[in-house]
Amino acid sequence: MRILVLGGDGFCGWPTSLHLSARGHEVTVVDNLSRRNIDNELEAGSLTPIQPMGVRTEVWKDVSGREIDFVRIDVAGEYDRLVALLRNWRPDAIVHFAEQRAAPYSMKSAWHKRYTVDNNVTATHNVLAAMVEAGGHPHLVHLGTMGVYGYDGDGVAIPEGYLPVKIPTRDGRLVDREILHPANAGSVYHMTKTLDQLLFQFYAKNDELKITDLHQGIVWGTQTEETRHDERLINRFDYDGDYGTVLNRFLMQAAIGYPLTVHGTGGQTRAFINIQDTVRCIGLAVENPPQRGERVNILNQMTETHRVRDLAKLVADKTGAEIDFVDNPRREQAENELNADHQRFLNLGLEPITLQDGLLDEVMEVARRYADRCDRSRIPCRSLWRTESAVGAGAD
Ligand code: NAD
Ligand code: USQ
Repeated sequence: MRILVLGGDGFCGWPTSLHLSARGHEVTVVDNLSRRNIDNELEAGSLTPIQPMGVRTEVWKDVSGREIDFVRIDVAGEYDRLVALLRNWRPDAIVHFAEQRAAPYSMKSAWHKRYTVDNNVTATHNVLAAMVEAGGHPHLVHLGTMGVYGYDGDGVAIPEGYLPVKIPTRDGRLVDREILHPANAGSVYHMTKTLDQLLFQFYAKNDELKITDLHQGIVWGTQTEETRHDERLINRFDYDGDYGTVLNRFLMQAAIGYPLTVHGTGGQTRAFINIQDTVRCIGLAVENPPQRGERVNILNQMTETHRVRDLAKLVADKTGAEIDFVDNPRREQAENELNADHQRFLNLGLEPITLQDGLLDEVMEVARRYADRCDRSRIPCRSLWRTESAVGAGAD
């Protein structure tokens, strides 16, 4: 297949591009390198020394004999170039990672909120409009988030996208419907993913676009089968307070002797998936498209759920690290249950990697190897969900 990977320079996109290329697909990466610019803005780079795209693709060619092309396009800002690429290259599938993905970054200021909405919603809509304009019926595989369902749950079953409901008519009958699960975003970033869902619903109905939306949990790990081939293929490792995600942060903090930063009571339960499973799931999704005219194909891309304080204890027991219960900078439920269906990928043959599978050690080893690249002042989460002035202005 010819596969366009939008956002293919990022944490999930780069190893996915390698995985798809290794499976024999023809891959072109599109990226505007905005994530590398955000590293500059935040003065916090990847813990691992990621190489420029030119080096990455050259090394991949040397080790695999396969080529990955790279085109620098801003998917949100350069619509005509995107349409031209779709017309000329005629992909069978488009994998869409090209969004600003950090919840804390999206909450830093009004500028960051507006940037995240402008970038993410416009990027997604541009992809959809360009697919219609260029024709050819490629399959769009989008990376969404488990966060669209919200985390207020007391253990109710979260379905894979659609909720069966009974709606009363005026004459007292009950009509069966399947609706998108109500959206319940916890940050401006997560909200953009709930908006993406509505765009997909419309274009699948109106233009019969083939769309798969993957509601992914928190990704942990850094290396995959392909990135391990050569140090210059190494994946990003975000550890800072904006982009670092919880389990990778705990592992990295343990590796450098920094107390584990549990927000609040650590009673937040979240869904997780290892980066190796992420790339496998995307391969499975690409190879199992919906038909034209079908509703959006939604799968929960996660393999297990954990409470934040249990993860901290697991890492502390393993390493002797201290746990620091810090004030929670976010507005989120202190304690929640999470019970999400994730059978569909298992049905497609996914054999999940769990926390027990030894990869925690690999992540810590990577963190130790590059510990001298860490700026400890970038570790605390400083992005607040509400500022004092907003509270004072009666935001309640
Ligand atoms: P990332 O920031 O590392 O990668 C995103 C890539 O997209 C970057 O290389 C960036 O430069 C590029 N990009 C952003 N806006 C663009 C634009 N307008 N035009 C072209 N390129 C653009 O993020 P990631 O962790 O790889 O996440 C990828 C996707 O997966 C995101 O959509 C995210 O919401 C989703 N996701 C990530 C996680 C996770 O834990 N990392 C979990 C669930 C879902
Ligand atoms: N947390 C801590 N300590 C930390 C960092 C985080 O206790 O040092 C807590 C947070 O308060 C939150 C939980 O851990 O309760 C998860 O935070 P996170 O930063 O690991 O994940 P999140 O903000 O939800 O975002 C990440 C990705 C995002 C993706 C999402 C999937 O950055 O792109 O969509 O995971 S999900 O969480 O399933 O919505």
